[in-house]
Amino acid sequence: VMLKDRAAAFEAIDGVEEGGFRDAVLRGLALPHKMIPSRFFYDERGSALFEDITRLEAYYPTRSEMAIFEGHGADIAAHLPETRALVEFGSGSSLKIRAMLKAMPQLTHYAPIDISGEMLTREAQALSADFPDLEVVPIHADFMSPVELPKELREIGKLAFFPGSTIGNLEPYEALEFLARVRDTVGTGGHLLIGVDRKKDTETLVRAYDDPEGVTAAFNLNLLARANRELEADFDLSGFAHEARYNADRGRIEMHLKSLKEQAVSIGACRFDFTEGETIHTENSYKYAPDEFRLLARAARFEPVATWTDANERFAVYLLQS
Ligand code: AVJ
Repeated sequence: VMLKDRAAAFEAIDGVEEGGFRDAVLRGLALPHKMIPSRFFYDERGSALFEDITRLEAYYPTRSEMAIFEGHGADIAAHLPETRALVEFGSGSSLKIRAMLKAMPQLTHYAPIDISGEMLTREAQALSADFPDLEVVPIHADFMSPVELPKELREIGKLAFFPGSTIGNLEPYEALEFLARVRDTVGTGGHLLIGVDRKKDTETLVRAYDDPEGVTAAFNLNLLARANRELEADFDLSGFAHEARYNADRGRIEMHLKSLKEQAVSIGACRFDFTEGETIHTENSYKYAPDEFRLLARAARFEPVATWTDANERFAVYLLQS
């Protein structure tokens, strides 16, 4: 593809990336239990805040998962002698990818899939420079929909890579559908290496999503600030508070924005009333015990090959075979 055409294609989809926020907010706030989908956290400010979260002492997932990739990279690679292509679902986890690429010299292709053209281009360029023997094949797509791989990847052994416990943002039935689609993408004999946060004591979980420094609070409240910036909304940010709860029945952390008073908010011509204590549900982060996750994997017709965990047994990385 010529660079000019590719840039035009990116621009077309980039418009779609930004679009959707207004509809999602207007629809979500009209529901009896107000909500805004968590994928809208990641504007420029939100992405920077998420980076900050990953470095917090209280937020153990990133550090724990990184320790697994660094400590067990050779062991993971030893299970995958036939694998030639690493297909990353959602790029932007540069440090984790680098750890895997270093551990797997048998790889010939790296194919990051991302909906953000900007992220994709940035990561592809940086990795090409550092791994000159690796063919980098960026795929500009929404990995939540079926993804068609380019021809050069069809006949070679594929490992899908989905770190960060991003699967925790999905409802379990959606997680199952997602796994089944990944299985279609890697084909028979292909693999998936996936990082998933584990169930643990409520205190540790809640602290990770309500850190003492208040970075996660700022991350959550940025959703309202973003609505003010992009949708002409008039949210009073001091009228809402960040809340993180562990819903033990459902096995998930929930993030909410709680209205501290009775108030009305305007978004363009629409008006939304809040009672004191009413919340906007902004994120679910499902946690899976290893037995639960392996059951889910089997339901998607993946066979669990191996499981790795960190020294504190907080996080897990699963190798599944199609
Ligand atoms: C990006 C889904 C892995 O659920 O832990 C971190 C997002 N939200 N702190 C998570 C998040 C608040 C994160 N994931």
